[in-house]
Amino acid sequence: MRFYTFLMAATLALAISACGTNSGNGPDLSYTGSLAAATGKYNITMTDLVGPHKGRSLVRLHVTSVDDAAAEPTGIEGLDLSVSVLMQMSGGTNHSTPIGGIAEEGNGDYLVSIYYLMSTMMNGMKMGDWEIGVTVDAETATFNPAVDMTMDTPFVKLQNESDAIGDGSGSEEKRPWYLFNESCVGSGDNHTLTIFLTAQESLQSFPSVPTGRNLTSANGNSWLVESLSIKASTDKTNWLTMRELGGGYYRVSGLTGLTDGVSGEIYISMSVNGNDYTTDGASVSGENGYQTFTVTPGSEM
Ligand SMILES: [Cu+2]
Repeated sequence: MRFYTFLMAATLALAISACGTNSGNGPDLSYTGSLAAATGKYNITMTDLVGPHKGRSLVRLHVTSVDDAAAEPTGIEGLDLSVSVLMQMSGGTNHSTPIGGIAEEGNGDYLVSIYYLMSTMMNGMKMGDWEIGVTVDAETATFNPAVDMTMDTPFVKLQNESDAIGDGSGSEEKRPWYLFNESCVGSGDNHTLTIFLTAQESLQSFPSVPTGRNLTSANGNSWLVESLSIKASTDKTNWLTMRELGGGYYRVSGLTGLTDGVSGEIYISMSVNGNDYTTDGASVSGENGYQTFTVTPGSEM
């Protein structure tokens, strides 16, 4: 696990809908990487391995018994944890964010990737408060991390105007598909990009999208993601097809023209069931046919 540098960028203006202005109490902004909370039975420590920042962040949850009085309590293995994430928006509609699977690491450690759609503060303005709920045996411990901004592009969005979601009240919007920069590593002319793909179902539901995922359209019908083609390029001429890893992860190697530690650009295009997705949802016409990741290879997202 590489260290990464917290970088604040005042130029990132990406935001999902319903952002408001500052109000109320915030999280502890002096937070330095580890938070503790308890359920009735368990003490849980949440340690940041990557982030927390907008885009892919990674935490380790360490679980011990509240009855364990040892100086170093024994980690508890084999628990069935579930994690939920909510942003209490300042003056807007609350929403969740995508998360990856939970991986048990032994000794009471559990790893979870959280893909934040929004930072806690943006341009000095409070966006809202993030709440992470960790539930074990029907009891929940709650954490309130302060989520930073990033210099690199944390995620990009693609859409197609024939793929809409509804809120049940009759209003529709183009479904946002979010592609998160999971990592970009390598050397010279052989960099490897991994992305995590999610599709919004509602403000509370952002499932990962492997092929075979069922999604719900605005009229309530279910449809199947039968085929996905995600391509990456560093020159907009040579497009490499990303291979599916499972769980919504896609990867491509052999990207040229990137240098470790130097900011570069990777272009991404996507089609779903043969339909091209674009930055504005309209038919492909010039530059709307791909999204752009600004990446600094070698740094963890
Ligand atoms: Cu928000």
